[in-house]
Amino acid sequence: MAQFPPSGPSVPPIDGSSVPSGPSSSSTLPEPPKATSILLIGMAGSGKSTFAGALSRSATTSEAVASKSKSKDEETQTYMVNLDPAVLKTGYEPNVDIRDTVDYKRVMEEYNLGPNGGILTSLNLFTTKYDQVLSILERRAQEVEYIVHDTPGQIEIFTWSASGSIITSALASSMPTCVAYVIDTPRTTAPATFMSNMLYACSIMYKTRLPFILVFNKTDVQPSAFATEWMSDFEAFQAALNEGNATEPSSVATNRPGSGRRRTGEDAGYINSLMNSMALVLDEFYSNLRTVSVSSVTGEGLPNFFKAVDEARAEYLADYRPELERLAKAKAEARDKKKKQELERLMKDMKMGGAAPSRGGVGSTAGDQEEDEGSYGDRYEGDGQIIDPVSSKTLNSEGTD
Ligand SMILES: Nc1nc2c(ncn2[C@@H]2O[C@H](COP(=O)(O)OP(=O)(O)OP(=O)(O)O)[C@@H](O)[C@H]2O)c(=O)[nH]1
Ligand SMILES: [Mg+2]
Repeated sequence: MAQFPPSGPSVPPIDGSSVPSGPSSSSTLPEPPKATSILLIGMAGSGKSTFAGALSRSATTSEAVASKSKSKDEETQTYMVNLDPAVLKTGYEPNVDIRDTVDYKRVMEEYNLGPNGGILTSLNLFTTKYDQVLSILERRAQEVEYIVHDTPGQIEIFTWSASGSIITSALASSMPTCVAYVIDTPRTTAPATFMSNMLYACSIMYKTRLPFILVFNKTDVQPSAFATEWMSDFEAFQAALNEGNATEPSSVATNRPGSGRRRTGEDAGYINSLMNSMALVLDEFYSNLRTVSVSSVTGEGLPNFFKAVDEARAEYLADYRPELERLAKAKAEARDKKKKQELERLMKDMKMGGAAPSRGGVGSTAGDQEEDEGSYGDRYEGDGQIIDPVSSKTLNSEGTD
């Protein structure tokens, strides 16, 4: 499936510094691991955590997954990461849990923050230790099929914060990664709500540039046929708009008689024309999108979701990875060039001084120091453990406490 936006290759939202460099000057990245990482993002209450729970339960039994595995009895095929510090019950057993590392309520108290600031600061604190989490995930990625990340309900906290970007780009640099944007289908039946959800999804896709799956959730309550129709047929969306109030559930979507409350005059004209223009803009976005309809409660549609993830993985390998490869190659070449220059300078100094310079001696230059700092600076120098500030529990290499 083609990447959107279609102009040019997909450029990862990272600079060369976040690309893992190989041990030597080799420019090729390590083999991609077995696992595909899935970032669940969506509006508050759209069902991300319930969907994550459904994925963790069904991935072990799904035919698609079982056929790829050596045996059905193998240990779990999903590795669950909870990034929501404020959740009380996740509905699944997280293997890595932000709540083991950061106490959200204490963060609110200590930094004098409200709920959203507390979640954001907790996520920032957790991100300072994300390199440890990533090394655990990288090890697990050789064994499991999927690594599912459940994100906080306040969508902008993950999608527009520095920590969200760091986590996303670090993950995408390490393994095939895709975004699953979860939509609360019953709450999207009004044309205006549908449109704002689509705009949000579009902006996240633009920002991450990762393979994208639109997940219409809660289809046991409200089938998603209306949404797929609105996405594929511009006139159908227009008909829903013309039918009445753009902010009220459309009878086209719900199959119930309309509310009869029509906007009149300039107001309706303005909203309808704005919606029409936006629908036209989003046409390109829709045509490049993978869409699946699921119910996290009944499990319906989950096999289709796994198929979509497989497609997204193929897209990552075809579009995103070559760009990572190019960045890694450029980084390795720059490093080799710098080493060569340093060596030439050293040889010149030796010829002039007649002796091999010691560290910080004759041959030591500002360039040397930069090189040293650079090579050590890439490594984590902390205490090496993720620590729960309350109980001082530490995450072991299994990612559990
Ligand atoms: N009927 C139905 N209800 C669902 C489905 N998925 C989730 N829900 C319900 O939707 C509500 C919110 O679900 P959560 O999984 O907590 O949603 P969330 O997106 O993780 O919420 P936040 O993390 O707070 O943003 C819960 O009451 C769920 O039981 C579904 O497929 N069908
Ligand atoms: Mg949740």
